[in-house]
Amino acid sequence: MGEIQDNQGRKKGVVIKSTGSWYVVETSEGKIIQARLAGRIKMDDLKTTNPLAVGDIVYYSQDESDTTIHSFEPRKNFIVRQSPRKKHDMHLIAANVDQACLIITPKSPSLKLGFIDRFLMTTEPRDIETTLIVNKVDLLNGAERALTEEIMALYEGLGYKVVYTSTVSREGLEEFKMLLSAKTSLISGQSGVGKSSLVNALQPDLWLPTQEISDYNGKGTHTTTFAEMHLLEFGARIIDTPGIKTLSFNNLVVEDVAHNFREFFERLGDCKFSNCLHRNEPNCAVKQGLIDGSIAETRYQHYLQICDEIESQNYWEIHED
Ligand SMILES: Nc1nc2c(ncn2[C@@H]2O[C@H](COP(=O)(O)OP(=O)(O)OP(=O)(O)O)[C@@H](O)[C@H]2O)c(=O)[nH]1
Ligand SMILES: [Mg+2]
Ligand SMILES: [Zn+2]
Repeated sequence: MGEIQDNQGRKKGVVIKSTGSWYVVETSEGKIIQARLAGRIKMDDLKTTNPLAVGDIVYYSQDESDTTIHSFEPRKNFIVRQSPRKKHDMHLIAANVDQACLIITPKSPSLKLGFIDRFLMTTEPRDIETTLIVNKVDLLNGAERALTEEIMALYEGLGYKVVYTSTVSREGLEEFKMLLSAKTSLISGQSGVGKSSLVNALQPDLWLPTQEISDYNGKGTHTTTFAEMHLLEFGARIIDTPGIKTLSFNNLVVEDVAHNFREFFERLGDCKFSNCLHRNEPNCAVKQGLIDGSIAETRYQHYLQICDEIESQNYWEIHED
């Protein structure tokens, strides 16, 4: 395939890594080049700390000394997250993905169920299909495995695919590979769950850095520090990302949360009020679901927690002077 150009003769590529000041771009011929952003580039309305992310399709020009990105294509979708340091800033994580894989582990580090529900708040609003990858299953005894499967059945019931994996026993690696095949996938999850190890297990010569077991303390350190897209031999594009520490939602309002707990949204039509937030409203189908057991108590509790957090953040904003 030759170079693809826009009507101003600029060449097309995809951002595979961004360090803040530099972008690593894969050209349409498969070459890897470093580029800077032109001083003036037309941005969209999205207010983010970084203008471009891994996965963005860009148009660039080259002279003897520099490669300059001038524009980018409208995004099919994107994933943003509230910056952990500045709560008013949104950070663009990735663009134009086909799916997300949330890597979780029942042990080492242990899983907080609320984290899954929080993560889904970053993919559900953009209809990005999410698969839950339960890694390190080699560490589980029979009873722990049964308990894990029982917990995950909740998510399967909601329509999320669940895959059990281990880079040690190699369980589930073929299934994981098939899931990734011919797609661009975001690989996300807390630090130390084995995101980079899983990708290495599919293609060992990639040599992504992973945490040494001797260094492992379960928190504080991130082995992967920048999101980066890798093209795997079997025809998959994966975006390995740094571990997520916290997920907050300054960018959402309570209605967004209600709309993106998919089983709540499904029932909204049966609530008495069309704008029901499923809290104190009468004749609420979600609260009825809690009573008859068709809605999980844990999901509802996490929903209330996220709503409370958003409201208290807004409260402080209104009362700040
Ligand atoms: N027992 C066991 N250990 C695993 C498995 N997968 C990964 N590990 C170990 O878990 C630790 C963390 O793995 P990484 O691949 O660095 O984790 P990560 O999610 O990429 O971490 P960050 O880059 O910091 O976000 C390493 O010591 C791996 O060897 C697994 O399936 N079973
Ligand atoms: Mg990593
Ligand atoms: Zn309701």
